[in-house]
Amino acid sequence: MITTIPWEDRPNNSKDILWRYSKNPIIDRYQIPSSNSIFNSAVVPFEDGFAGVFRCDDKAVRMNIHAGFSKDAIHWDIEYDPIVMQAGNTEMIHSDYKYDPRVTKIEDTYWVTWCNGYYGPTIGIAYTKDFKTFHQCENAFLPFNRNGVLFPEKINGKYAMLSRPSDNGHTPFGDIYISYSPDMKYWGEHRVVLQTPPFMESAWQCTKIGAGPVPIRTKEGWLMIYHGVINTCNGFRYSMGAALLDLDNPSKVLYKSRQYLLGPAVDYEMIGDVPNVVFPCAALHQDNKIAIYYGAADTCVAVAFGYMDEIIDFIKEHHF
Ligand code: BMA
Repeated sequence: MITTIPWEDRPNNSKDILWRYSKNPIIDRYQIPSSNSIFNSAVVPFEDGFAGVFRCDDKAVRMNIHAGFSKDAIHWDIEYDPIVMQAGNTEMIHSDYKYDPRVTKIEDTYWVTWCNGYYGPTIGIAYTKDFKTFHQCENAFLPFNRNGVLFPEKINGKYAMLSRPSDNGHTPFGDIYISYSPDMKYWGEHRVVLQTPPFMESAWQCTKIGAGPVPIRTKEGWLMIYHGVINTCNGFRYSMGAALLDLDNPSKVLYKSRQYLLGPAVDYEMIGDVPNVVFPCAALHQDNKIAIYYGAADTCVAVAFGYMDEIIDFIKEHHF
């Protein structure tokens, strides 16, 4: 089975490492009848097309996740009703809300991680084989935590997850950690991966950082695309950056970039329910091409394209 990822060549007048899809946003805030906004969502190749898990806040602005399907990964049919979980590797886990899903295929199973409301935000985990039946497992961590992202393969025999310990609110701090599990139930061996740099060194990511799409194995290391935040006099501004992690020990950062790859700069990123947010949650890649899916202004979903070798060269060139 060969599915072709969405693609559009770099515009002739652009020298940017990442360029936006000309028909962005690909998912409108009102795409399903109940929604106030659809953003920060994850997509993967599935059967002869693609499947995804979408963050849909309803018109009561309750946060939940919905399954969706697409033939081309641009036009999406999103289920009108939220995912209903079955019990997975434990009893049913309480969930006040669900947001910011990621989806990772490991062997023949799709694992969904999200920010789960369990007396405060922490990392929920569920698995599915068909995007119809989902089994919810133990939360990975105690509250408070966000941005849980699984690696696509076991590392040294264990599942590995990036996460960002946080607080119960809009968290004015935050570094990326890694944790390991033998069974997707018990998590430990927590190690720091990447910390926020000082303002004077790289201001766009000096307030907090959090992992985005599933890390991608390259011969140069794990390509980790993440969001970085600066606190401005108008509030947080979220941009997208990238780093390379050691393949055998991903807590070791090989290269990280002083400059962001994509910052909020066009209308749908600067105007919305939360202005100035570019929030990557998924990437499709094929050969050297990558299509990065990101939430824009906490309102809609957009896509940016790039070449992986150019992203890696960019990270190395701007390493600090
Ligand atoms: C974070 C999360 C994200 C959101 C971002 C910007 O704390 O709530 O879902 O995109 O803030 O509002």
